[in-house]
Amino acid sequence: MNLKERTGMHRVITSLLLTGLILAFGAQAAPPRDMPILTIHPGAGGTPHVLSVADLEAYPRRSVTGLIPDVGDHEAEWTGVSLASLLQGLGEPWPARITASAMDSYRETIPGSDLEHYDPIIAYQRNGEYLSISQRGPLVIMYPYGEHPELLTRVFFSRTVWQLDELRLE
Ligand SMILES: Nc1nc2c(c(=O)[nH]1)N[C@H]1C(S)=C(S)[C@@H](COP(=O)(O)O)O[C@H]1N2
Ligand SMILES: [Mo]
Repeated sequence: MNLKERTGMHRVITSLLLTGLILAFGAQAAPPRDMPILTIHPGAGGTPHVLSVADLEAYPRRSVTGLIPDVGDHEAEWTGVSLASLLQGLGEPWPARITASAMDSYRETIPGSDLEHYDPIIAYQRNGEYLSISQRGPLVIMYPYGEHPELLTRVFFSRTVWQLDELRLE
């Protein structure tokens, strides 16, 4: 298998796991913490990292005040791992951009400069609770809207990717 086929395989395996997960636990419950749910594809030639919530929780926690825009969500405390420190921990170089994809096939590009300016997180908890798929979890890219009200714009709303399942580094 070449790299393209291999990364395609990872995506298929992740999708199958998620489908199995919904069948087994329903969309209403948060998935098991040790289930692989996030694939990070490094730039050219790198081996993908496949991570569970438990893997993300091994990194220092960062909390921000924010909300999922346009869906009637209220400001809450979101806790997760800083995207910048996760990539650093995985030994990945600072990306020029990241393409974040979700379980519903939504995708959006996040400039690497956001990591430096706003330190967005991959959140696995909202007000201390793990998120089910129907709550737009289990993983959400969250920006510190409370700390930086200037982020309350369409541009950052669309980078607030919920049901996150893949990051592609460039
Ligand atoms: N997984 C996922 N994340 C997403 C979206 C989406 O459709 N799917 N839409 C983005 C946009 S454009 C906005 S404004 C907010 C709210 O999306 P919605 O209004 O499409 O529900 O979530 C963002 N994150
Ligand atoms: Mo939007």
